[in-house]
Amino acid sequence: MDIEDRASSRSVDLASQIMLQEAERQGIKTAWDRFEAQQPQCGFGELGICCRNCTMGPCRIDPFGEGPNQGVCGATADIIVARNLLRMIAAGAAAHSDHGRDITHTLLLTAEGKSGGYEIKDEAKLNAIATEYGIATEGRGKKEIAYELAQAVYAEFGKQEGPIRFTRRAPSKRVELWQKLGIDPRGVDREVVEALHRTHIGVDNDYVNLILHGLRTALSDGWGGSTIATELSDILFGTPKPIRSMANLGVLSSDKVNIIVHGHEPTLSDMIVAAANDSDLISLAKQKGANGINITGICCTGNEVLMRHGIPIAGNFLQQELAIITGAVEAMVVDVQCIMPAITSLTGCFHTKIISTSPKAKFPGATHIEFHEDNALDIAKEIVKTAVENYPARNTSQVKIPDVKTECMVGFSVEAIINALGGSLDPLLDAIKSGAVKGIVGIVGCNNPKIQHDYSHINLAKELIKNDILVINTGCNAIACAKAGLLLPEAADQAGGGLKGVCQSLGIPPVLHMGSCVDISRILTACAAIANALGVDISDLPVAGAAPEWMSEKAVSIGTYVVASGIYTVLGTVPPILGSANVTKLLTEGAEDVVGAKFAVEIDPFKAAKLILDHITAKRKALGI
Ligand code: BF8
Repeated sequence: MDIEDRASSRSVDLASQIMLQEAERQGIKTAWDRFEAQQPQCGFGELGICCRNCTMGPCRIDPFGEGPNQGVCGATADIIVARNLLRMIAAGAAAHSDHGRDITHTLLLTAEGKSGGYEIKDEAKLNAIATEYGIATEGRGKKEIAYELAQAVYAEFGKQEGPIRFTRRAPSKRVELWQKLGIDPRGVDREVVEALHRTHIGVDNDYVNLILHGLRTALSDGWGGSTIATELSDILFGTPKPIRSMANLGVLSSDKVNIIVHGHEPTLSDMIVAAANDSDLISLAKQKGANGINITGICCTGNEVLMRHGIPIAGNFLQQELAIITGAVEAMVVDVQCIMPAITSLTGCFHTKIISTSPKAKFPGATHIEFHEDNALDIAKEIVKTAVENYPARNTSQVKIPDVKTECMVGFSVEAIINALGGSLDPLLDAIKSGAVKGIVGIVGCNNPKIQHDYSHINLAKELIKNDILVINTGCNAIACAKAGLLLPEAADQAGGGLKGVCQSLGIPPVLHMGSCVDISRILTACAAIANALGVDISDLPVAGAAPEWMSEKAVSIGTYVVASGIYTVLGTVPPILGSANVTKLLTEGAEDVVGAKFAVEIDPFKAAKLILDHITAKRKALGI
C-alpha cells in the first residue's frame, strides 16, 4: 500500500488523510500505527475472559472449552465477563459524574461569590431546575437560589437512599419498572462504590445480579451525573441555541496564535475563551508577530464552546495528534478524559506546549498550570499568555494546515429544539405520527482505529436521514457529522422527502448537534418528554441509539443507561463480552423482556441502519402509527 492509500484506508476525512501522510513522511507514529503494532490483540481480553481482580491470578478461561473453564477461585466465564463489564460501567459513570460534581462545585462557588469570573448566565434555567428540586424561587435572588440548588445537587452524589431527582423526568411506568427490578439508582457515589465492592473477589457471583447492578450504576450516570453536568452547565454558561461555526483542521490559523482546548469540562474551556478576548493578551500576541489569538477545540470540551460560543472545532478524538502535527499549535490545553498520553511525546518534534490543568490528570512532559475555579479567569489568562509567548517558537517552514473545513449549525439543546418547533413538541409529534419523520435516532460516541475514522459515523447518519429518520447526536459523532456537512439545513437535500420537508419548513439540519457526551442526557430528557406527551413508556417510542465507533468506558456506561431507559442500541465495535454466551444473550436478547430494550452489535453501518429501521417500523406498528 502506498502512502496515500494507507492514509485513506485509515480515515475517510480528507484533512486527516493529509495529516496522516505528513506524519508518515516525517516518520511520526500515531494511534493508527500503535494500533497496528498491537496486532494481534489479546483474544482473551477481546472476549472479556481474563481476570486480574486478585493475585491468585491473573486467570483466563479457555474459549474453546479445552483448557480451564474456571479461574483459581472458581469464577466462570459468566462471572468474569459480567464483573469486567460492571467495572467498565463504573469507570464510565465515575468519569461523567465527577465532571457533574465539578460543575456543581463551580455553581456553589459562584453562588457564594467565590468563583473567579463565572456568572449565572441562564436565570430562567436556574429557576426551572430549582423548581424541579422543590426550591422556592419567588422573590429570591439568583445567588440565593443557586446556593440552595448547588447544595441539593451536591447531596445527590453521596445520597444513601432515595431517588436521584432527575430520574423522575422519566415516565412513571419506567420508574416503576426500575423500582420493581431494584435498579432505581441511589446516589452516584454509592452505586460506583458498590460496583467495585461487588466485583471484588468472592462477592457477587451471579452474572444476572452483576449486570442488574450495571444497569443501576449506569442509570445513576445518565439521569444523575450526566444530567447534572448538562443542566448546571447551562445555568452557568448558557443554554445552547443554534449557532453557525466551522469544523475540521482547516480552522487552525496560519498567522494567529492557535490554542486548542481539549478534554471535557467547560469550566476550563469557557474561561479560556473569555481570556483570549483580553485586550492586553491580544496586544501581546501582536507584539509577538501574530495576527491575534485563535481558539479552537477538540473532543467534548470543544463541543461545549462550539455550541455556546461558536468556537470552531478542529476535530474529534483521533485528530488530537494530527492537530499538533500541523506545526501550527502554540498550546493544547487539556483537562480530563480522552486525552491521549501520546500527545506529549510530539512536543519533541513540534513547538506545541501541552498545558495540563487538572490535579486529577497530569502528563509527564506537559507544562502544568493548575486550574482552580476560585481564581479561574486569572489562571486562564496565564495559560493564554503562555501560549502567546510560545508563538515566536513556531517554525513556519514546518507548518502544514490542511485547507479543509466545513460550515456547521450546532447548539440544539432541548430548549432550542422546542423553540425551533414554535414553542412545543407538538409539530414534531405530528410529524412522527404522520410518518413524515419515521423516528428519532441518537448517534453518539468516539473514534476507534478498529474502524476507518468517521466512516461509520457518517454513513450511518446519511443512511438514516435518507430514510426519514431525524438524527440527533453528541460527542465525536457530532464532530464527524459537522465535518461531513450534515449539520447544515442544506443537508436536508440528502434526506428522504418527509424529513426534508420538515427540516426545510423549520430551517433546521436533518442531523441535530445536541452537545458533548454528558449531553446525551439531553437525549434522555427529550425522549422522556416525548413519551410523557404521548402517554407511553420510552421503550414504546420509535427511537434508537447507536455508537458506531465507540471505544471508551464512558461509552459502555452510556450504552447501558440508554438500554436501561428502554432504547434499543446498536454498537459498531464489539464489546468485550463474547466470552460468556450467557451475558451476551442477556444483553442482546433477554434484556428486551427485562427493560424493554436490548443491544445489537453490527460493524457495518449500512446493516446497522437496516436493524434500526426495522426496529422503528416495529415500534410504529405497535403504536398504531
Ligand atoms: O466524551 S465521544 S472519544 S471525546 S468518550 Fe471521548 Fe468518546 Fe469522543 Fe467526549 Ni465521549
